[in-house]
Amino acid sequence: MTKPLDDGSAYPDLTVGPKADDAVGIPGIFHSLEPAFVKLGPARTAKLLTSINQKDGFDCMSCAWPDPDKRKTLEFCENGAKAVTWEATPVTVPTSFWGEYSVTDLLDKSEYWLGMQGRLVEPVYRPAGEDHYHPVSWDEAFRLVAETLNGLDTPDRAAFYTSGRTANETAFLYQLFVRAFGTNNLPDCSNMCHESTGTALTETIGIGKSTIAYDDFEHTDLIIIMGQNPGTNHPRMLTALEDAKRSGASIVAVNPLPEAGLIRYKNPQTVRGLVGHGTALADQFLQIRSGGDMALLQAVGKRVLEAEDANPGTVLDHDFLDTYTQGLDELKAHLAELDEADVLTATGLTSAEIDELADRYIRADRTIITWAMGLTQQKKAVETLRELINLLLLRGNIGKPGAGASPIRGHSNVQGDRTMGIWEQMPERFLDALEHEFGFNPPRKHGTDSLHTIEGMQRGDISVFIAMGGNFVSAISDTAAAEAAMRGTDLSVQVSTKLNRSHVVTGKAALILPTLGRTEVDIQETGAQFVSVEDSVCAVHGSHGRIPPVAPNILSEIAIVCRLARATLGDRYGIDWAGFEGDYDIIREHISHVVPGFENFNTDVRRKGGFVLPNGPRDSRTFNTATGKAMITVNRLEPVVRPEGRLILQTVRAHDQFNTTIYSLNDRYRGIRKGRDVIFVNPDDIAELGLADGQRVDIFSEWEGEPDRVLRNYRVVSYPTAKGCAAAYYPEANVLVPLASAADRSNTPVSKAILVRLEPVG
Ligand SMILES: Nc1nc2c(c(=O)[nH]1)N[C@H]1C(S)=C(S)[C@@H](COP(=O)(O)OP(=O)(O)OC[C@H]3O[C@@H](n4cnc5c(=O)[nH]c(N)nc54)[C@H](O)[C@@H]3O)O[C@H]1N2
Ligand SMILES: Nc1nc2c(c(=O)[nH]1)N[C@H]1C(S)=C(S)[C@@H](COP(=O)(O)OP(=O)(O)OC[C@H]3O[C@@H](n4cnc5c(=O)[nH]c(N)nc54)[C@H](O)[C@@H]3O)O[C@H]1N2
Ligand SMILES: [Mo]
Repeated sequence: MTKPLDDGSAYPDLTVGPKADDAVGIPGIFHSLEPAFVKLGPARTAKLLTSINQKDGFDCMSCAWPDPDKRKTLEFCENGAKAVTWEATPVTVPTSFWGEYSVTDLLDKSEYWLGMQGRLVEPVYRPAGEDHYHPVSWDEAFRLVAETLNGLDTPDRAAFYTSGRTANETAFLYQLFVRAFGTNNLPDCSNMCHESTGTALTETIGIGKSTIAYDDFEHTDLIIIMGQNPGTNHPRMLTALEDAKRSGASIVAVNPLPEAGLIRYKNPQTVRGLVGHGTALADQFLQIRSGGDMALLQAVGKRVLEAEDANPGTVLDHDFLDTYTQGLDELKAHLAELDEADVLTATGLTSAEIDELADRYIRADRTIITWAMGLTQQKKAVETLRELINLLLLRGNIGKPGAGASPIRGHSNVQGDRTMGIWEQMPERFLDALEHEFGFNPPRKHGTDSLHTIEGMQRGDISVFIAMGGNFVSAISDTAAAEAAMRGTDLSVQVSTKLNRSHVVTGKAALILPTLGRTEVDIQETGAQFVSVEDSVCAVHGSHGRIPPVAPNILSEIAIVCRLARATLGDRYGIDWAGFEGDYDIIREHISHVVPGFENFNTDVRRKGGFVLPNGPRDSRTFNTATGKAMITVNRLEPVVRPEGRLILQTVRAHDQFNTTIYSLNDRYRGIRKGRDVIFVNPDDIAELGLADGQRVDIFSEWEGEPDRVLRNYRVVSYPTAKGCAAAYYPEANVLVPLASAADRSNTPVSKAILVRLEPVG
């Protein structure tokens, strides 16, 4: 993606220094304010930073971490400040840009460069056969899309992608438009993210969401953080962890990498954080091998059962198990067979380490387990998460204060988008409610998810791609295959705030539709509007833009959906698109009739702090599964096998990026500056492979029956990752993830376990 320079390196100024052991602290607050002041000026900065995550402000778009009821004056983190600054920059892409750069020119530019060009401010069109975009009117843009959509022989030839920043109201209208058009082809970023969570939790506990509330962190004894890097990706979680520790909780981190924020935290908003050593967070750090989590969970489960056998009636929560669950005997029989040697190989841990975790778990009355991509983007992700639920169920850790299962979401409204119907396989009851409200019968056949959309394009079955935000070609696996597939489509349309790779690798014809960001005031016919989002713990609240739009001609996402729908559907089914655009309360009124938990949406969302959605497991130990019980499951252990001379590569986020958006080329906590072409490798592996720290290598990924994929000229960085496991940055490393490599059943790309071989350059 980034063109190598003549000296052979894409980043000639790359430096590698020592890794940090603690997160945030003084550098954190300094880093968070600096870029904002440079680009925005002090007045705009102050307005923005005092509105983030406040009850009358806007929801920070950097992650889906929930807000505490008692807000601080500055309720944001370093990376939230970066996200807000990136969006609210006054720099815009000038009209002359489109004449100056052809699409071919832009193909050589990095994601970093593209994002730095500023905000998109006018709709532009690239006709088939031409190499330049040129400005078009909004009306012409909508006419072009409508004409193409209406010319398809079946609506299933179009796919409508959503990135998880889309607000509830937008998401609801978008799926309404897509289903009224006639397809369920609604792939979204969640397919690449927490889909495995949704699959596992829905079948075991009846809801694919967190079973905790924010306050549960204050009332817990033990927090186990698995496959998650909160110091970078959910920095405000560190404050909650610090508070939990002060109330007596202990923390265990399970990760192949000793991530800075997991080890120690200096809270920039407290005196201790500013001047002291901060708080040591993890009481126990388990440096697990990639994909070893299921083995660890089973081994802990087995120890729990053995402790119960040794002291009957003291370890398991029998009342809970008897009343609310099914499947305990099968689990007992299964875990009795678990071979400790297999566990040690799969996890890379010692029996003593596992004993210690089991002991902590047995001693804790209330345990929360949180997780993110280290668990979901694995081949056996769904089974691993089912096992995680097993462990919680054994001691009744669901549906009591201070305990629960807590997937930590990525995009700030990815959870809400699903609640609003962005899913290629929404359940019948949702489609029935839609039918009842709008008087048309939505299609019932399941649509395509993200990977199936690429495959549909490859086969020629999908010829139109429309994206509400995001950067699909860069985010999905197998970059070369994905890009070729996208180029084969007839039309691609991106609704975006800023340029990225998906504007450059397009269908034969392409449109870019610029939209307002969440920070900006959104004025419609009935005055200033607001939208709403749902966070990781199912709390819904309003988000009010606070700064003037960066340019006059930009439409809100809702206006874009409404006008696209009118252009495409006319007055089919008598849906009042113009009314929706003029007054977002009307959209919320419809949502209140269709989506459970939103019955008093317009009133509830206006309460300071919003409202919390009902949640069976959390509120009343109600499990809406096939049996009406929480399901204890049996999962076959199939750990990742590493052949001789190979490494298991995971793709991670640097500290200065938001997914495919690169804020800077630095990754401070891991000691990387001014470059991204690095692969982190354990020093013992470097020696065993006959390589040297600092050496340049080509990374080959191997997939049976297919030619090797390659990422060239990466610098080996000696790093204390688990033995046999390596790490490189997403999205560049996506070229290495085979399209066929997906988690069983959830079909999430396996971005955390890629089998690779390193070969010295030259
Ligand atoms: N600043 C910032 N914030 C973000 C994002 C961002 O890019 N930047 N992205 C947002 C999004 S969409 C998401 S989904 C989240 C992502 O949040 P995270 O999931 O924290 O993000 P990753 O960088 O993918 O980190 C995965 C973590 O899992 C660990 N891991 C890898 N493999 C394994 C394994 O086999 N077992 C275990 N136990 N651990 C493993 C890695 O070492 C790493 O610490 O963050 C959200 N917030
Ligand atoms: N190898 C590998 N691949 C991965 C992952 C991984 O860990 N490793 N992680 C996966 C995960 S968890 C996710 S969630 C996906 C992310 O996939 P996406 O959600 O598709 O990607 P993003 O990079 O978040 O999208 C950024 C773009 O969104 C647009 N944007 C920003 N704000 C707005 C807005 O307010 N409105 C609109 N309309 N557009 C906006 C901008 O143009 C920006 O360039 O990637 C997945 N891919
Ligand atoms: Mo994500």
